[in-house]
Amino acid sequence: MRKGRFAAGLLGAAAAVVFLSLSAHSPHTTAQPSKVRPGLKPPGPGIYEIVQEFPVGGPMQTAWKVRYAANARVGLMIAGAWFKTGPRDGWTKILENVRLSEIFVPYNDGETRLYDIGAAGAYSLERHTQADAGPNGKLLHNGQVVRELRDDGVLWKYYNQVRRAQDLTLWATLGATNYNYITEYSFRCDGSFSCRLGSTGKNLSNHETMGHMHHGCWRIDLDLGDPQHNSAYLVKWAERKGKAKDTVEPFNNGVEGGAVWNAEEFTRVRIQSNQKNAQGNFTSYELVPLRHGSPRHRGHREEFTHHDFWVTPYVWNEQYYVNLPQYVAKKRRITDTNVVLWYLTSAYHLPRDEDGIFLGPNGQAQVRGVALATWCGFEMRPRNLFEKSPLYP
Ligand SMILES: [Cu+2]
Repeated sequence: MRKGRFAAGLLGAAAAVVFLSLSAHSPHTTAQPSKVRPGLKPPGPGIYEIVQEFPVGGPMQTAWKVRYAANARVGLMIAGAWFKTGPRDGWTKILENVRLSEIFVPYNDGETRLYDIGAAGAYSLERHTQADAGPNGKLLHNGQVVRELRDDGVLWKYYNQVRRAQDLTLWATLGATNYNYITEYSFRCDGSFSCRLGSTGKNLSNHETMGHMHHGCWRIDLDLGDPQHNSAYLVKWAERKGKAKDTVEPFNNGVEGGAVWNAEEFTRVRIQSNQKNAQGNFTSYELVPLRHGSPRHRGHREEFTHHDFWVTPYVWNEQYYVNLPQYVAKKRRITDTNVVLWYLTSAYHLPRDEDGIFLGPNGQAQVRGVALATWCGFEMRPRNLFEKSPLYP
């Protein structure tokens, strides 16, 4: 066990939710998880590359090189990312692959369980226009992918000095019948990146007033430096008798498996390489949760929701989130090897009048309107990638 310094985490307050069913219908729209591996495609044709230097307009201080693929099976997937910590530094590999393995949508009735990637199969990658892309956006791939350069507020401020955060953002939209899912990846000038899922469109018919979750089931294949020598750790904070301590312990005792996010521990997962920065410290990335709560579902084959984080060793054909309980039953080692991190991000959608629901005279829902986007996601933050504060004087 090692002691680690504490990096401040962003934490959403757990929201208490109350289920209100106003629907007179008894829905029976049930889909099962996919039996095939969705979206399994080897790298090669169909992979595109973007290099973005920061600050925008120069002179260059840092840069991201990002490869992506966009097709109707995986939606928008990052197929490699490298970061440059300075104008004279080489590219450091950060990511081999990140994508949504599944979007699971369980409704509060316990019957309607939709797998919007694996089993629905009816979705498409939507085309966007300049109205989608906004003033700083560019359309790629006949409009299927939007590339934006975003100003993301203050990154650092000290009296009369300031640094604005700038992001290279790629996003695409999956059309899944009544819902549109926005998959968004943002690569920031300081080496951090975030992945988000936005759920929007229109509420499911006959379920317009029923609470439900949109779970983004992410497969995150970090490759830090030499990918054969990465290790997974769980990082926790605890205060006892007025003094706080940080602990860094091997994830699940160094064996593949799951872990639970604990709000009182600021739980994070650290993927550490065997490479050191110029200060002699190991380079790692930490998954910083941005969450409102932790769902636990008890339906058929829903054990994958019983943990918030999972780590497995890399195996090319282990791609499907729902199969995680079977994968980890092999109890393979997840230290000093090529590891894959899996993470469930949840958006609870309790319909409201703003979703455009009217109740008719017979008590049945009459729907006129839209479901505004609800977002969930996570941030990956570098640790000891730089040997000093990046970007600043
Ligand atoms: Cu919803």
